[in-house]
Amino acid sequence: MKTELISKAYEVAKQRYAEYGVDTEAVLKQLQDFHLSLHCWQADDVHGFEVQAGAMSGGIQSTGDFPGAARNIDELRKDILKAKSLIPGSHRLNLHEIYGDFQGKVVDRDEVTVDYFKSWIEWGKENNTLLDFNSSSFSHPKSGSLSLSNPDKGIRDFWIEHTKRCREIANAMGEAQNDPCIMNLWVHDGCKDQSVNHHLYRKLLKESLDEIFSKKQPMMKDTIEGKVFGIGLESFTVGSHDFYTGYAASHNMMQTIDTGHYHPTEMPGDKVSALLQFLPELMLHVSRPVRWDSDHVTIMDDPTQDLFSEIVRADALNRVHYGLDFFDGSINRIGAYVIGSRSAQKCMLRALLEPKELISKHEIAGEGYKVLALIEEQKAMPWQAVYDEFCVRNSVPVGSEFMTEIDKYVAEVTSKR
Ligand code: RNT
Ligand code: ZN
Repeated sequence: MKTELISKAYEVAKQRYAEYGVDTEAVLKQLQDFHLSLHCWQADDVHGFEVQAGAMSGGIQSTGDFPGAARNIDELRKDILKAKSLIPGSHRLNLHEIYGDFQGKVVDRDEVTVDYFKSWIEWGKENNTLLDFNSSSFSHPKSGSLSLSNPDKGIRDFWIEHTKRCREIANAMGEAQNDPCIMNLWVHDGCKDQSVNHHLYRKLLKESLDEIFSKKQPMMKDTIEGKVFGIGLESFTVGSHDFYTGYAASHNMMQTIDTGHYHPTEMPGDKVSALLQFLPELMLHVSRPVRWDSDHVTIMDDPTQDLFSEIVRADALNRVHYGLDFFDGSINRIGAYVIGSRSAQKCMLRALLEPKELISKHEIAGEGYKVLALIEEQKAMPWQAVYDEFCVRNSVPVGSEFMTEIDKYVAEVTSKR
């Protein structure tokens, strides 16, 4: 009965969109081809599996102590698969170095090798999941407030070594999966208070990056992520947005746009058409800042919709990699994955359903009111019927029905942790 209703609603939606020249079947195909890279760190509040793990540091913070967080690699894998089973489509997994399979061994960051990621590579193959990767400079005794830009050569070299090794690992993942692994480089480097050495730190960071990227790694792609500030590092960030845009543009590299890393009224979506004039590709960290870079779960808010609309309007679907980056420890963590991922997909769907050609024709003809009218009309179009149909075709729960599955998983699995 319900499936019948969904397909009826879809047929109506299909016709309504056709009136605007939009082919919903073609859009459904595009949505099937839209792959998120699920961040492994929502499952355990960014702890990772290092035997020697200490307190969280590096300007990021996960708040909340909702029960049921993954405590080890098996639990995390299980949780990720559960979340993936409730998200339509096929999606990648984004790993941080601290999530290696260390088998109870103390492995310092400058000692890590692909051996500790062999089981992840196997897991990826078995579960049809392509992997992405991140170096981890935070939550370590040598993190301090400066890593790759530290004036102490010993500390700088330690992190250079770590990052080089991470690129080797990413490259091995890319080779094994026959698809380039995207490696994100974010370092927290900054100052809590006044400093007269901004230029020095940036010069050191640039030199460290030059050394790190000097080796070609053909099966991975590097991307660099800046931000405004971190907790405890409020006054200055070495790797700011401008710093990395300059670096990426002059090295023909990818840059990461984390939607929580800009000033509160700045629209990250507006960066897409600017950066893509100069950079080959972009990586996203879709997140949700609430007053600061709080990494709340992604929802269908205006900045997220604008971001996806700008990608589609720029005809840049294949020049963007779609990572997520939120970590909320105050609610069910699998629910967080499912809501955040489905919301990102819905924003992408709405972007794909926009009759861009039609609106653009009016815009070029100077008919401003028609542009506004059509953009407003789209907001109440039956896009949800198209998303429901997408869920049905992908055999995942429609609408809020995924809550039943999560409740079951809580009862059977996470409540026993
Ligand atoms: C921090 C950055 C970074 C991290 C993850 C864990 O502000 O957004 O991407 O969130 O690497
Ligand atoms: Zn990020």
